[in-house]
Amino acid sequence: MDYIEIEDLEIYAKHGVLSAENQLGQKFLVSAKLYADTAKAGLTDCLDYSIDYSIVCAYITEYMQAHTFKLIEAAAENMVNDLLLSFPLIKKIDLTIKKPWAPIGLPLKTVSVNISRGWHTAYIALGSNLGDKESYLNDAISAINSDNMCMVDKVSDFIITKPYGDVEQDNFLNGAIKIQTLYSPNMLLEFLQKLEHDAKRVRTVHWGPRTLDLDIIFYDDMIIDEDNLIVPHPDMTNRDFVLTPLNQIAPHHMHPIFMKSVGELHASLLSRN
Ligand code: A4P
Ligand code: MG
Repeated sequence: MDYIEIEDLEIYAKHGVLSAENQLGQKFLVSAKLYADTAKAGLTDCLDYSIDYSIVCAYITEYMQAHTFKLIEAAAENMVNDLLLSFPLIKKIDLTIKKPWAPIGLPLKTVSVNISRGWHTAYIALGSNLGDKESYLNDAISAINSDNMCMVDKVSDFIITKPYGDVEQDNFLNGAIKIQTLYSPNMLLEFLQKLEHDAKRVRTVHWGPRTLDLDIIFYDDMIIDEDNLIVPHPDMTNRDFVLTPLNQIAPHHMHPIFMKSVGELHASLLSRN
């Protein structure tokens, strides 16, 4: 992807673990690679379609001076989030903060932290089979969209489905959404579990009735196999209630393990049933 690069912007600020650093301050050098599509700005020669780097430099300077963090890791993490939220054209940022005067009593050229953060695309399956099912799904979508780390891009129709699995229970209402998020996969899972909890979901029976179930189906093209998180969702290819709404909003999205599109997976499930 195209990028605009700012190198070694010099800022006098007060970050540091030592109280002397917080009082006296010192020099920091900030570099940022701002990933964005610059083609339209290039073709039209119009700044409205690009990122005004003078505004970004002023923003970084002001941010670094308005806050006092102990760690440059914290300065980088917080500032990069603010930049991504304030400049919608920026899709990803590689940020470096250098501390050339780090007071360690030894000669060093510089010490620095480098981080890379950006917007990610995730697909989430929603389900409810207790209470006012439609409200649970709509409230969850609104809560996701109002969180400043997420933006809902697409929402499928909601469909009524027969319960899958061995537990005898009421029909489900299911749907799927596409979102952009600044959360890492684990942070996204934590956020979705909080929404499930807020919907007063009590986990009693595995695969049993629930007011709200939010599963991460895809997160970019990542393959994750951890104790508490498996992505793509391991049973998605057998679940009509996941594939039907997903096929409505993302028929061409590729499953990163099977290398088949959602449309192909859906057609193959229908032919098996
Ligand atoms: N977990 C691992 N990977 C993921 C992921 N990709 N997304 C872990 C979300 N969570 C993931 O889930 C158990 C644990 O899965 C979580 O702690 C998380 O760390 P849970 O939601 O707490 O428990 P559960 O829902 O009882 O079990 P499970 O296996 O998640 O059930 P499912 O897969 O959610 O299926 N029939 C119809 N028609 N429609 C439905 O929506 N849903 C289910 C539940 C059964 N039958 C259904 C439907
Ligand atoms: Mg679940």
